[in-house]
Amino acid sequence: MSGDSGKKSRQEWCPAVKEQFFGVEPKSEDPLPAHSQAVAACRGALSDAYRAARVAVVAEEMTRPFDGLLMPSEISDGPSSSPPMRILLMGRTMAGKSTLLAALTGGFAERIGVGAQRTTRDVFAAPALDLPDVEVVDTPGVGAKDGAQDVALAMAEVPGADLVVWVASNDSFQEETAQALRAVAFRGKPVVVALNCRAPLDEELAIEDFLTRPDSVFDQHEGHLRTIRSHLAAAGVRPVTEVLLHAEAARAAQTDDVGAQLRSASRIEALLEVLRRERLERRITRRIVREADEVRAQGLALRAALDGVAVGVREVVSVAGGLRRDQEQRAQRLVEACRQLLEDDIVRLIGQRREWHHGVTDFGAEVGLRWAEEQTSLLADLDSAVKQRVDELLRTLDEASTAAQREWATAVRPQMHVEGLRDFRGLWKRRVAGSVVGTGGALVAAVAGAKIGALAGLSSGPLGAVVGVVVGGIVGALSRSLRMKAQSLFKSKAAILEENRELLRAGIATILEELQAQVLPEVDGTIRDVRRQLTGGFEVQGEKGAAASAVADVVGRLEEAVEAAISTLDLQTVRCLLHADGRARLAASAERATRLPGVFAAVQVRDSASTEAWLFPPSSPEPLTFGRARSHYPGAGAATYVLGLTDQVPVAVRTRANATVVITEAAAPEMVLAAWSEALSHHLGTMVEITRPDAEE
Ligand SMILES: Nc1nc2c(ncn2[C@@H]2O[C@H](COP(=O)(O)OP(=O)(O)OP(=O)(O)O)[C@@H](O)[C@H]2O)c(=O)[nH]1
Ligand SMILES: [Mg+2]
Repeated sequence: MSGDSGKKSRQEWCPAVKEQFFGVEPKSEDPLPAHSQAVAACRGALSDAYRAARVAVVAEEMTRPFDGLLMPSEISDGPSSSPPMRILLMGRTMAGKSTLLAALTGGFAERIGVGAQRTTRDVFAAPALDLPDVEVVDTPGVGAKDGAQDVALAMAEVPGADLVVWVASNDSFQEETAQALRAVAFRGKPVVVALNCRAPLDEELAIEDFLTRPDSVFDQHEGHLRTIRSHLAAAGVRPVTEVLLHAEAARAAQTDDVGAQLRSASRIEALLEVLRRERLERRITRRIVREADEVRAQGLALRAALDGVAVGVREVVSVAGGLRRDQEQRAQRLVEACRQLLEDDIVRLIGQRREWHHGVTDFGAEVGLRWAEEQTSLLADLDSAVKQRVDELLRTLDEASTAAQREWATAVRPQMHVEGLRDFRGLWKRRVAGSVVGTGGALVAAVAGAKIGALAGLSSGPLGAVVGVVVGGIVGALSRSLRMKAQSLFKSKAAILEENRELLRAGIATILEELQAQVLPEVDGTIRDVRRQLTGGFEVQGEKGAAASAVADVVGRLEEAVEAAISTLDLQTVRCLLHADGRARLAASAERATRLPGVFAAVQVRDSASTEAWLFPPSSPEPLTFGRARSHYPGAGAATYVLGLTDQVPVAVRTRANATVVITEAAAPEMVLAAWSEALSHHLGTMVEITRPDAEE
């Protein structure tokens, strides 16, 4: 392990001192088998959670639309083939990054600028020519005016890189890139400084000149290197190595007839040598981190999806509850109005027949027949009144339901916070570019879609159930008894009727009275039926809501299981990294770890190990920072972690109602502090804010 790249002061303790303080280091195990096992276990736990979540979600009508949200987070079966080592070329615009990419990969010369600034605006990776399993990544230049977007793009690549080659040219001010360089340094990546000594090479004479006295090109460099070194030192970092080279010569060597000479004069070999050594030295730790990261990223995506489902379902359930209450009230009003209208109809239609006898002039045998006709028409009128009113009720119920639905659909928030916690890449991009990018954004859209889908699924809801409840029965059932009464009226009193209109009036009135007395309760019964059906429908919907809530609970628990699986993997990863560094004792005392991949890992160790970790920090591709178990004051432990991250004792720790504030004088850029704060908050289970004294009011 190269101790060079880490924090300098503490690691310069003589190893023998460590033994005197803490005893002989126990023998370390080969970390790879244990790590493969941990990765497989994590993968298994994630797959189980994924499957269980999908089973739960599809089982309920209301949560089914959310299945589409889970589907993309299926956990892959096994590790993909180990990805190549990633070497990031970073530095100021025009420094020669794209030229160096062309030199190292043997192609892509078209990416090289021709005089203008900010040529490269994207990230581009290609396999290295002379280094197996290594890819070289070209990035946009940093330090240019209005280049915030470029910086964001380049910085977002840092966590995924194994090594950063900081390309600086000997004809620019290093101050212009100071901020970006410090940001890189604080990310804990090994940094190789490549000073591109730009001498003209555009004419044959110039080439000849360079080949005759190549070393003269590399004369004026110390000032540049000193400045770069001081920026790195501000972050407690020393470059792995500094190399001087002539990128253009190295690139031209590939095509020129004096290639071999140009190549050797370009000093590119020195850089290749460093990269080869780094590749070998970090092979095992790189594999540990990469394998862990692959499954970890899947776990985080799954966790975010589960979170999206749980939050989304809960919201839909609550909106559906509100919608249901609203629909219920609207329905009740409409049904009541319908009942009143229907009663009025009946009273009116029957009332109209009370004067029927006035129209009778012929009291002969025909009168019975005519009354029978009138009676049939009355029944038909009643029937059609009931049908019409109930049809209208159904229609207005449906309209009201749709209107309520429309109104409540807007209550479903289209946006929500589902970004993956501890996803530094996302955090970084958002903070710098101020935009939501990547899977986070897609997830937000998908959640919103699923929520609307779930709500739309309710449309057939309780009102639909009423259809077919009524009609046809009411008057039909009565008509027989009515007919019998009328027949008896005319049979028994036919003779009298002939002479007495008054008797006819009274007889009809009685019949109509009785009819009304029977029809009205019948209508009431129908309305009661409608109400019962509606209530039933609403109850079913309530049950659906409850079932969906239960699904949300299940999904919430699965989310916790995923979280736990990631946490277990993090701890195992850190233990394996410690074993790889020959630090078995520290590995054994690690109790809990939280990784922010590519940035750092916070490791909780037993008290006895804390001092050792602090005095003799282990070397790892990802800086490890240590602290003791959570104490009674959860934020109190934060200071130790910050000390490990910055190599400086924090100037103050303040406890606020909602956060523990750790103030450090370390020159870490704002974004790095924000990322540290977020990950430490998670690790300690309490809000931690790391700030600089000037930011503190
Ligand atoms: N003379 C000389 N010119 C060089 C050297 N390296 C790069 N150049 C020239 O400098 C210009 C910029 O080089 P690039 O490789 O495109 O620079 P870059 O760092 O990728 O720049 P951006 O893409 O804008 O960030 C090109 O015209 C190169 O030919 C060098 O070592 N010597
Ligand atoms: Mg470029």
